Amino acid sequence: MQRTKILICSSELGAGVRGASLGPDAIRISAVNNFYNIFERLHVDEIKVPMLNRYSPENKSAKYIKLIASTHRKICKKMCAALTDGYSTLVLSGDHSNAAGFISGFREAYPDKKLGVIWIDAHGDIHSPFTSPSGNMHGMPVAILLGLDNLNHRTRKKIKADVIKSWEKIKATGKLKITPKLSSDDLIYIGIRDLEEEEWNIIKEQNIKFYTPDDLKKPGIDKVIEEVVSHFTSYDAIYISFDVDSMDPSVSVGTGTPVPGGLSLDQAKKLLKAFTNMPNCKALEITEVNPILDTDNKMATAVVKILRESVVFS
Ligand SMILES: [Mn+2]
Repeated sequence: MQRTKILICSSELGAGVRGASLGPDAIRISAVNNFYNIFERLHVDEIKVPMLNRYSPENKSAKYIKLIASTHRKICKKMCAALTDGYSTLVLSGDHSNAAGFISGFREAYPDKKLGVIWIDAHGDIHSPFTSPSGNMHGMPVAILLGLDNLNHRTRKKIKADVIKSWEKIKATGKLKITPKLSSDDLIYIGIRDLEEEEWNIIKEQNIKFYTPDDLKKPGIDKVIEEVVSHFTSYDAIYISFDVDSMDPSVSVGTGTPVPGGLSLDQAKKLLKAFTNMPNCKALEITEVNPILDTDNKMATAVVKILRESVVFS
């Protein structure tokens, strides 16, 4: 990735477990310990967000949605500015809800271009306040980006009027108020394996392309890479969102929602190497590292290993 800027947003408001806000720092510390100097070499910018001192979400269906919506507005501005200045971006994020803010900035910078997103994750993250069993917003960024309310899959009856208002607002983050930011053809999932039934139904209904960890075994990772790259070759810009829980818990200990049967370290490296090598790749996001759940900072160290061995930042 050329002329890369590191953008950090530590917000963990969207997660159900506390600690992901320490993820970007855990990566920085592991980088220092392992003599990996991207934090010295590259420009670094941080989006400051309020810290949570008391766990008391104002509603159950989309916890902290107002604070998250205002965080997205800040993220969107910084991301848009970095891209407009000609940077590629390495995004280090607390929880995965922030991705919707970053991709809003991606859309804001290129309002009329063809933008593609590769979502590498154990989860579908396509819930809305109407379907989410937990109300944790790190399970909703894909629905925000695709502008999906999931009303015909609704499992939650009562939603507060101000939550619906904030949901409408968060989908339209950015000065241009574009929504949806992406169409279902613009997104491909890799690694998904732990989704609610409604999510699988929504993905099938929307005809979103996806590859499970089994698909990486057969037809095999090379075939998957080939298909994804060819799908996005004609796109103007690509954003890769890498949730570390896409990897197997044998690699991914320090993350809030680990799921067995995930990618190996080598598979993750191979995927990121191929995708960041695409000339139209403009952003790589790393998210959901939670050192509180970890020992010896293993998760962040795995991330540093992946970045060092598979991505060239200049
Ligand atoms: Mn995720």
